[in-house]
Amino acid sequence: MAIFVRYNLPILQMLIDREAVEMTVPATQVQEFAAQGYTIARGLFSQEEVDQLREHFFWVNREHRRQSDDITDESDPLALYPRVMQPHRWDETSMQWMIDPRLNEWMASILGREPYAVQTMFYFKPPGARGQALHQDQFYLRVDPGTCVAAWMAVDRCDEENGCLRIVPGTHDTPVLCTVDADTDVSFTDVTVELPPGYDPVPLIMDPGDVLFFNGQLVHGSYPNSSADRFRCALIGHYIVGEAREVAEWYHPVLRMDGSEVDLGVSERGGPCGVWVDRDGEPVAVLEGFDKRYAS
Ligand SMILES: O=C(O)CCC(=O)C(=O)O
Repeated sequence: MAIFVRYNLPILQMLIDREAVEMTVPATQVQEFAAQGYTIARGLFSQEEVDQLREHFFWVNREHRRQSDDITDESDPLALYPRVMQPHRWDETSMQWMIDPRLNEWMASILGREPYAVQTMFYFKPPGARGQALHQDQFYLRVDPGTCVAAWMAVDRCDEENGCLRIVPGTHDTPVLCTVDADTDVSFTDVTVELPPGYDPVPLIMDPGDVLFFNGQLVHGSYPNSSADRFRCALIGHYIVGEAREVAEWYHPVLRMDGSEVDLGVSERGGPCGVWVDRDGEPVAVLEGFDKRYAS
């Protein structure tokens, strides 16, 4: 079995004794995830662990800044603090966080089996930075069959002022929606989805070490960081439910939660997408649209 290793950065010494970590996921939270597509594990990582991770990623930014979002305008705060994309492919600290037993335990409980790990990202979101327009992760990952799940960990306290994550309750079982152009004055990404009246983004106030788990259909995003001096750092992992056979190319290699590689196919983007129709006075998303964005 191939073990996926390609590290060249120092290993952060995690403070936890992995063997000693006792975990039980409350049944109420397993039910919450099933009913609403998201749940928050409060304080899953300690302040000390989060402080170490924060320091580590600022070091990565100083030493290894990689321009991941093509932001060339130097007046844009994101030009100095671009997202760190897929660091687990070259950084052992990120790898160890991605496959941390606590994340595995939570996902195994809410999904019913261990996930596969496919992505890590660190967002600095400095003061003045744009947010990320509302979207569904499954639009990008194209997991088939099934969907993906995100583990979104607050590294700083996240609130409305510094651009916390917002989720749209009730969207967790909609199909992948057709996309439209986003307003790039407030979003660093350029695609978003349209929602009917009554589907409003709700801010999630989170403290360092809190981890939000949410499924690939749940519409979410964030507004700009309007604070004068507060970063809104977050460490994010993306996973796919363990019976998946395909995922989009960017997410390969696919890893088991012990870091070993698993062989999955490559899924294509595009194709049918969801549009909202009226059914007995209620908005329902049906797969009657076609996403031209990725049509060849
Ligand atoms: O952290 C944010 O502002 C957005 C993150 C997000 O939408 C994602 O990870 O898919």
